[in-house]
Amino acid sequence: MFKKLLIANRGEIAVRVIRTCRELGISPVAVYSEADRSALHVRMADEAHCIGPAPSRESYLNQERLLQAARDSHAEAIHPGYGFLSENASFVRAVEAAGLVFVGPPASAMDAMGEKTRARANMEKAKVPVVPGSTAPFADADAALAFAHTVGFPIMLKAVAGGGGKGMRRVDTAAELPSAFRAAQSEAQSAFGNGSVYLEKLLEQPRHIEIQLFADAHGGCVHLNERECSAQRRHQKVIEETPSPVLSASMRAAMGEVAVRAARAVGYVGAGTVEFLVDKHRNFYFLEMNTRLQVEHPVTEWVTGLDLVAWQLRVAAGEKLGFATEAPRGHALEVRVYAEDPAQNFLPSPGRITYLRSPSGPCVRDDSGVYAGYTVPTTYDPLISKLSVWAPTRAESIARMRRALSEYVVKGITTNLRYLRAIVEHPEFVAGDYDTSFLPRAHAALTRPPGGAVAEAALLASVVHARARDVRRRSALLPAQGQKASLSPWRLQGRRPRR
Ligand code: MV4
Repeated sequence: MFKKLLIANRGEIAVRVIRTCRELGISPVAVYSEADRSALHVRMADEAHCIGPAPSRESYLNQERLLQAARDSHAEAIHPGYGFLSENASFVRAVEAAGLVFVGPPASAMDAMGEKTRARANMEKAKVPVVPGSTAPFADADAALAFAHTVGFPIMLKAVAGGGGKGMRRVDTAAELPSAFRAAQSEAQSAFGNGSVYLEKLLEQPRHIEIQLFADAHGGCVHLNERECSAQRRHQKVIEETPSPVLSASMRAAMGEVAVRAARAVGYVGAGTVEFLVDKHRNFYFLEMNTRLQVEHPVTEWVTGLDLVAWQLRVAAGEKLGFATEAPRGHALEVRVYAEDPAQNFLPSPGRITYLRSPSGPCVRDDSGVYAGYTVPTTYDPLISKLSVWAPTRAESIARMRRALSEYVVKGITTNLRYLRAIVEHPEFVAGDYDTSFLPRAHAALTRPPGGAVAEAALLASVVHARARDVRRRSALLPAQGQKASLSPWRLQGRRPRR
């Protein structure tokens, strides 16, 4: 096993990797930008190297600075976390050229799954079901229109370089296609520097279900069941669970088998995820493969009992997989806690955390990148933690998540905690019968302030009480007009009325 690992990331995922390093006796090396000098991952690592100014482009995406930090620290391997350079094949090649181990798949597997059209062509060849559509980009809107007629409307235009819904356009009729084509092209060009667009038949209100898999360098490849990720808004997952409330054991096995076939077809090694869209008839189609450890991996860890980061490191060090596919044990839920204001269109709300109480207790896990007194920077994704729970059944898991969310207190910044509490109370979520249209449809109900006459009266009463108390305190502490202070000004210095 490696003695020293450089973690080319920040925030909660850097902290997550550091924790496994400790358990495996590996010395963790952090990197940080100038905006992250006081970040938690920097404090927890054995050493930390500054890799440049705040903008990601100049720090967490700066390959040369990362490799220099690896050389300076004598690290043997680099863990990329998620985001940043985690799915960048040229970085993998640079890491290997520097004589280091990249903790992730080979560059060739990333290339095979990178562009969506190439991935679709590779999957078709491997007999993996893909959404009906094209496997090459179109030269112009006329070519797209001709093809659209062969699959039938409605269709979805997608960016070849896509992901995250950018450059994606729903088209219901032939008349709309030309302008949608140009819009998708220019959006893709500015987002990815690649304006290529292809099309798929549109699936109405699909579910997003993904299969976790693991492959070693000796031909071993197994799946670790699914994660249900249909609760998304603007292509951001908000809550994830496993097992999916809608999958039967036979469908789970069928999807798992297909995912393993997909991974084998591209020579995959390490942790990866195959994303599927599932339609209302329970047909499932390959969407894309994520060639990294995902944000939502903790729910899989809960129901398998495996440490996925530990297995990434073992596989990268050349070990064989030491586990097989098993039926999921119990149920796990994860919510993403963001520094953002759901009432203001999810506007990021960075700033100083003045008070923090994280939930704990039985089968509760909080993967956090912050601490009380920490200032959430404006520069990066405002994810501050991932709260996950385990319980024997889905109903108990929801009850446990409600309990954990009720313990969570963050002051000084606005968070989405109230929004998350509303989701786990929502009848549609509780029923488990939700698809990707759930969060957008339920938006108003999920962001309504806690209502009712009683709540309003309680709020008013608390304001009146606080005001009366402050007035009382001031008159008790401060000298009356023309009188000497009863307390030394030194003792009053810095005092504020308590909350
Ligand atoms: C689709 C689709 C319907 N039909 N493709 C959105 C992000 C991108 N990675 C794929 N996405 C979709 N592709 C076809 N042919 C609907 C979506 C989609 C979606 C998918 C997964 C989770 C949430 C979503 C929200 C809106 C649209």
